Amino acid sequence: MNNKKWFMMMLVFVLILVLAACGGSSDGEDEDAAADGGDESGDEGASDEGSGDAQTLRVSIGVNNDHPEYEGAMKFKELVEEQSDDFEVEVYHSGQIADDRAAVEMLQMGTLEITIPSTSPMVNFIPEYGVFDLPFTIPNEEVADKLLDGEFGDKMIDMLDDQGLVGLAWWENGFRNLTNNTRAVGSVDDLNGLKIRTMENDVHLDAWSEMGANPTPMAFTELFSAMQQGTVDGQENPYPTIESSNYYEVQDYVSGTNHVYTPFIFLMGKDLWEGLDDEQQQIIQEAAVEAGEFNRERNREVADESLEELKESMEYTEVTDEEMERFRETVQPIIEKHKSTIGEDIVEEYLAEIEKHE
Ligand code: KDG
Repeated sequence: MNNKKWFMMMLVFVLILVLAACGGSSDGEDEDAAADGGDESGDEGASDEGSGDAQTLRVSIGVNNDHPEYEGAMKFKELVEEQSDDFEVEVYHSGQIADDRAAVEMLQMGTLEITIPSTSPMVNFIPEYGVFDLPFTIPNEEVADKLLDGEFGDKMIDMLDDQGLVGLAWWENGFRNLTNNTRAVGSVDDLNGLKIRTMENDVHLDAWSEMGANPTPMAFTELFSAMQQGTVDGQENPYPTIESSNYYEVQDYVSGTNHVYTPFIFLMGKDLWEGLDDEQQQIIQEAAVEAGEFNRERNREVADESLEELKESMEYTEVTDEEMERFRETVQPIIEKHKSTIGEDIVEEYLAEIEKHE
């Protein structure tokens, strides 16, 4: 064989080796990207693309992968996949699949497996969930835990059945605080005319109107651009959401109003749940509860850290006890008004349960 042919054969052999080596590293990169929760731009959401014949459980959340809710969802994934080969959990953050309300509708239609929304959009399915939106009612996280982890929380979960939904655990969104780009807000008088985005929930809308603001209901996924374009002056969310969503880039003022404690509710479609065997249900339920405990713990740690970080780029106003009492007095008519829309009995039971745990 002459030298030229020998050289060509060796060149082809080396090229085959090089191509084989390149093919092996892309899987690793995919795994690394997946572990980071997909593309930061939100183009990909799967935290770990489903593979093999395990049943894929997609978890849809609205917040991004810097938020304690995402940490909780990844803990759920870890716990389920440790306990069973029957499931592959994929976490889709930043509303990549749908916003809260649409995601719940997808569970009902069987086109999505799991979502963990705020309770506020749930009033579109179960009016009684509006109790959690009654402003200045839950005083602290300890009372929130006792309320949700006790008989009252169980009663609220039971209401999901008629909606084709199963509630597996209470997670935490947290105490909501006001931001805006117009003025410092330390009293109810400062709210006059501010265009405030609220969740799609009439209790929130009426409460901010009663306080003198000009509220607009809007899905969470539309909020950042609405503030960026000046469609709204402000919004209200817990500090971890404000910080992780980079609202400080489009908002100048933050106020410690703590006006509402919002739970997250871990939901699965009822038909999907009833198709699981007892062992599978136990694995998923226990993982949802344990991941929820982790989520609450992280949310409380991050809330303090987030506020300190927000103070570095926003003007923070602490609301005095005296001004907080004026906020409470101003919205009291809203609590009375919405006893008829939420349900008189459930509102009275909610308020009595809070008083019992205070
Ligand atoms: O994942 C939860 C979010 O979609 C949303 O519920 C956050 O509190 C929220 C809001 O203001 O919509």
